[in-house]
Amino acid sequence: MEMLNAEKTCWNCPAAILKGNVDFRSCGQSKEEIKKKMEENPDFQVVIECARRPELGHFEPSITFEQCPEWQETKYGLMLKNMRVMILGIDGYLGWALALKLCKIGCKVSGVDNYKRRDMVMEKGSQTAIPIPRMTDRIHAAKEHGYHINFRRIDIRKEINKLREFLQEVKPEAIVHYAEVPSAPYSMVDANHALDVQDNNTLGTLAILFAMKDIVPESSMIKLGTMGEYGAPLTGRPLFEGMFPADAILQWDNREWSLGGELTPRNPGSFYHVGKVQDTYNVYEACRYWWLRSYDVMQGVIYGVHTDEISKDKRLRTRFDFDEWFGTVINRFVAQAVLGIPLTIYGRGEQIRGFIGLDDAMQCMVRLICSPPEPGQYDVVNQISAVYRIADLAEAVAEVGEEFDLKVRIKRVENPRVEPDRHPMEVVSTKLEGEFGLKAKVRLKDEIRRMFELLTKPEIKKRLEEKKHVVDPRTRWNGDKKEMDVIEEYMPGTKKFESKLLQQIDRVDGHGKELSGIEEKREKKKA
Ligand code: USQ
Repeated sequence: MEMLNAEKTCWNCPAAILKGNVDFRSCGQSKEEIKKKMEENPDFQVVIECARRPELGHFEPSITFEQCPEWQETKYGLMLKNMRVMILGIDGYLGWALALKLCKIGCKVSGVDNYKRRDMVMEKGSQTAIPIPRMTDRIHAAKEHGYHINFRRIDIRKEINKLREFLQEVKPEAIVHYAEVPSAPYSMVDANHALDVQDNNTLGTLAILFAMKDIVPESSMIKLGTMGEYGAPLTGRPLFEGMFPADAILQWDNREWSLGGELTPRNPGSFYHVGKVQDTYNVYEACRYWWLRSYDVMQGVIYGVHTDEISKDKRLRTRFDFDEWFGTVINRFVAQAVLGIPLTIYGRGEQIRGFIGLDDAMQCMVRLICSPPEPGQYDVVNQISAVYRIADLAEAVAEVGEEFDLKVRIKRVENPRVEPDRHPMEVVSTKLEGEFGLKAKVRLKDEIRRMFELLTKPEIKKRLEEKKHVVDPRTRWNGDKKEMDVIEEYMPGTKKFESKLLQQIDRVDGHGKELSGIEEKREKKKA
């Protein structure tokens, strides 16, 4: 098996403790800077000590992962033996699924949560369609499968000292930061909600960065950002992975400048997304000032219910939200189809977004954890597996719904958000595959099928029915609270769109392409 991180060295390893006072100011450039200094001055030396192998004494950071007995093969690349990974927000949709996956491959998993997600969903009068046990019961069930999780109830924003103590105790070698409110509409409800989201997310992240600097500066932070930080530029400018590529040029007034390496412009579309952009800058600066290291993950819209670990046992399942605030679009469409209510397309439905299935997103995270950045390195990955138009997704859900004898209808409603609903979109997303070896596997329609299988189970359908009234959107970006006017209602397969998808990323053989020109394909099928 090819181990893409085999040639990385102590330089990237969280067990390497740098010795001496080295001044590094340039983000992501540290290794080059130091090499240069070493060439210029033979007396200049960087030495480390290994936290895992103290018997080695002081040495140069040059042992490769492949040479080091502390790194062992996994299907995701070489990984530190019993790597200590802390998940902030371990009780959430993603946190829980990742915790089990990491346990399975031998990591020592610890986690923190304040149950804010449970509280917010309850506050909005909704519930997760897939029931999830209390944390103590979840942990107990996981233990029966051999998955050991060291959990602490902590609010990272309000109980920073508790977090510091836990960090001190666990000394995580990687920290996954999922502990943020994940909803654009929730942040647009009113002033209190906007304040709460930005306070919790942005200040919480800042607090963790300071704690990392003081307690675990060698650990890497794998931070969940969002593709929505970039917005959808109407010029069609590609959405690069965080920074402009080396050959990007700014031309103005008959002059030229290189843009290579600069952060690309952000254009967030809600107060939630604005908070994520602020996080980006906070993390970036922390890497520059304190030599922390981070992968900032610009994740596309996530969907699905399956990973091998969470599907093993009812008690290990992860949550599934479908209300207007916490449900993401594909998950909502499936829930609407099961409920027999029309799928709600906002506006024209020609919005294009990057998407990724739950299991593929988890794979990405594991691969990033395995290959830590080097000290001072801030890097961004665009984590998507395909690009779809919203209206095409409604068609796909309807098509799979037919297999379950569901007659699905679609309605276009006024768009409660302020977002272009017809626009070009070119996403650049090459690092996960090229540098980290991602092999995306989740096929859209297969995952939709799995969702139907689960959501049509009587006990889950009943939970959907109980909260049917929180599905249709009422939260408008202009602050009004009222139902959206219906623009039109139509049957799947009867609508043509003016826009064409300009670019398709398709990581899972044909799974993106199966949706391009979906209406033409249906017409052919009918004929
Ligand atoms: N949409 C509909 N109908 C619906 C729900 C949504 O047409 O019933 C449309 C929205 O207008 C939007 C798109 O679908 O254009 C995606 O909406 P979403 O609610 O699924 O996702 P979004 O608000 O963009 O946020 C979600 C997560 C967030 C994450 C983001 C990734 O909640 O945490 O940051 O996906 S991204 O969108 O790439 O920014």
